[in-house]
Amino acid sequence: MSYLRPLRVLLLSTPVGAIGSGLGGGVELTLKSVARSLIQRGHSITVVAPEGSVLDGIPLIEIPGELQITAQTGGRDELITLPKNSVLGNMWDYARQVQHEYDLLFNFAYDWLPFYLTPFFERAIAHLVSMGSLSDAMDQIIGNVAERFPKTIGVHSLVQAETFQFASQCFNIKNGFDLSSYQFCAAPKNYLAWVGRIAPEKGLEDAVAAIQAVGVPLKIWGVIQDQNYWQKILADYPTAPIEYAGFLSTHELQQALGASRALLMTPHWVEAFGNVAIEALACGVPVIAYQRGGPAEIVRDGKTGWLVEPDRVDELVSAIAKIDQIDRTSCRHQAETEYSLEALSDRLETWFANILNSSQA
Ligand code: HBI
Repeated sequence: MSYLRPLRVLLLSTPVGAIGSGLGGGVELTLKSVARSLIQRGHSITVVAPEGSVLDGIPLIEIPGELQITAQTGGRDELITLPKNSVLGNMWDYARQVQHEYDLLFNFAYDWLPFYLTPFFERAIAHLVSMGSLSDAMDQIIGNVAERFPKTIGVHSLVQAETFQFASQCFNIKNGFDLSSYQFCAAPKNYLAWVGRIAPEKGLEDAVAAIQAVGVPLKIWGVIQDQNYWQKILADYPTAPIEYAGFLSTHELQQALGASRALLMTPHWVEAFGNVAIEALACGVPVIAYQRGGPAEIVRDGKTGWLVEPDRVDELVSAIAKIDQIDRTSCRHQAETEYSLEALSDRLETWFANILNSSQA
């Protein structure tokens, strides 16, 4: 644990949606965990976010303006765009005005503007990059900051950092959760779980193909983002024992997920982290995951789940057959030692100390 004097930190949220709208995806959960873990550690936190945001009990400044479009919909040569009356521009104009009331600014936006503005600010800015490399323009501007302000780029996994040229400059904060929201379940029911946006990059069809072979029921939770993709899975696997169980709140999800025998993670893309893997472990649920992306850095093969050769459905099947070899208490234990708010704040304080020491140099 690194000792750090109490800091005043200004957290600037993602501009793609108000907090609580679900539009901000994993960043919403991450921002709340970061805020709670730092407050628990004695730091004072203020959050700046688009108007309409909801944050129970944490000081919040709501900023008006038009939302930013999501970065992951474009290609490598995607242009940098800003709408009129941009909420991103308005958030960072506010930050410029109040920066001297804080010791450190903390950016959650995966957007060009906050990185470009960094040299114009007198206060140091910690940038948490929430996804892997998406476009040349974003890679370039983040790389500029990594070069000129060493140690200020945060990531969620080493494999995510590796998608950038400046991987060695990144600080891995992993992630952390309020584990008191997750109850340990020792005696699961006879079903497997799959959780996530139902879209091609998440590889749900592989999990369904494995279930068809194994015959254990699969419950599926998450938003159906791509209806055609979902309908094709139903058509291709008409006899697979699967049930779509909707999109649940964290409280409801952890109860249903916790009663499963294992979580299947079958990503076809490089997941930067994989929050749902931690949510499963926190409930004592072993994780069977492709050896790809963030989940491959989370699952302890043979101890808290099984890592499988990517895209090998036959290997998923043999891992499912071995799931009872995993001790469910080891899963909860790993969440408590590596992914609690306490563990997250240790990593955040080390990161901040690195930044503040080098920025004063
Ligand atoms: N797109 N432009 C933009 N800015 C963000 O901050 C952003 C995004 N897309 C997705 C996203 N953030 C989060 O949902 C993920 O980082 C989890």
